[in-house]
Amino acid sequence: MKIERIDMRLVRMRLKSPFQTSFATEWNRDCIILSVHADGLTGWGECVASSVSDDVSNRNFHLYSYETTTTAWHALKDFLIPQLIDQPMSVMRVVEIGEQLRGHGMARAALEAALWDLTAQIEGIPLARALGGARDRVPVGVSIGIQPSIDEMLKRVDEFLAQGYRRVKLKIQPGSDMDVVKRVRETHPDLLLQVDANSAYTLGDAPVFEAMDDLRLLMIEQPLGWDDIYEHSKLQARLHTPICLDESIHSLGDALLAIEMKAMKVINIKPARVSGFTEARRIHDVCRAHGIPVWCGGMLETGIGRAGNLAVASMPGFTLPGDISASDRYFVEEFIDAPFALNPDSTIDVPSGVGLGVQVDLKRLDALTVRREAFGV
Ligand code: OSB
Ligand code: MG
Repeated sequence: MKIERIDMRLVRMRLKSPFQTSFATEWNRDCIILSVHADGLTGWGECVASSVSDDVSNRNFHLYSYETTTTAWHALKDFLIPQLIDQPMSVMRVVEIGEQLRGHGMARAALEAALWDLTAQIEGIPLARALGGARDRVPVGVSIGIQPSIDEMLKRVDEFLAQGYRRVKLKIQPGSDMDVVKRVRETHPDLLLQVDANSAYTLGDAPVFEAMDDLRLLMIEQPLGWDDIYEHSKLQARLHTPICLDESIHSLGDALLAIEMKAMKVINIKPARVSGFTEARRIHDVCRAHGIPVWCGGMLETGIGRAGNLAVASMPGFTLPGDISASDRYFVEEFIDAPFALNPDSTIDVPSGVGLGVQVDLKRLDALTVRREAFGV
């Protein structure tokens, strides 16, 4: 079965409320949506690379990683897609081409997702099963951005608890850390609570985290440098609270190094950050063998990326709640049918349809598309 055509779209999703991390405030979520067409079937993939705001008054060049929608468009258009058009459809081939390209993991992950979707559709099974997933619903939590005040944060936490979320992650940064986390902990003594610094601190800030060590946090996510492993190992040695690495883990090799150096006790696996489902599964397998719990992070995905994350999170080593919230937590308008909803036990169902199991409403997707290019016939 040959790949006949690939459509690439830049899609602009409007967030219900701005999402503030230590590195940026996002008002819109731009993403690249790929559809790969072969033999009458369509496979979908989402690229979660960041976009630089085109509102000049709001220029913010601090991104989650070095990948942007522009670099991903370039990698896909000029390197990856031309090697696939008219070629046999194969996940392994995308992995190989991606490894030759080096880097550009989010661009590669989008393409790989679309081919996994097609592969599972051909086999007539859900993606979760193709990946070796073992559950039909996965525990989830919510990631709450930095708020203007402690009271606002307490209010946001209450809103999400009322919706049924049982695990909460607070974004922190210098000046908005210990005071707010302590108040949330005092207000909710039994809440599953964790924090995410998105690389906003240095090793010199270790006392901030030592002070948090008594707050019974599930973990402290990515406190130090965005690609650091060494200094995290120094910080982890000073804390009981597990450090969780997010930004620093791009590959199985990074995970092995972090395990060897005892730089963390938990890994946040984002398929997009590690170049796709194949590498995500490899990292999962190795962490499982080492007794390192993992969970599935999020990048404010649309329904397409969310479906893939749910399939990944159904693998048996994903024992901690994921940053996979219900669709209504994110966007003013979603373009998949049957958006994801939260179950009363703070879980979300893993899609049970074949492939990714999402139904894309092309009319709504078109309305949200700001740029488009087609490759092949
Ligand atoms: O660090 O986990 C992160 C969103 C964008 C970029 C980085 C991160 C996040 C989140 C949101 O925490 C998780 C979600 O998709 O709900
Ligand atoms: Mg994170």
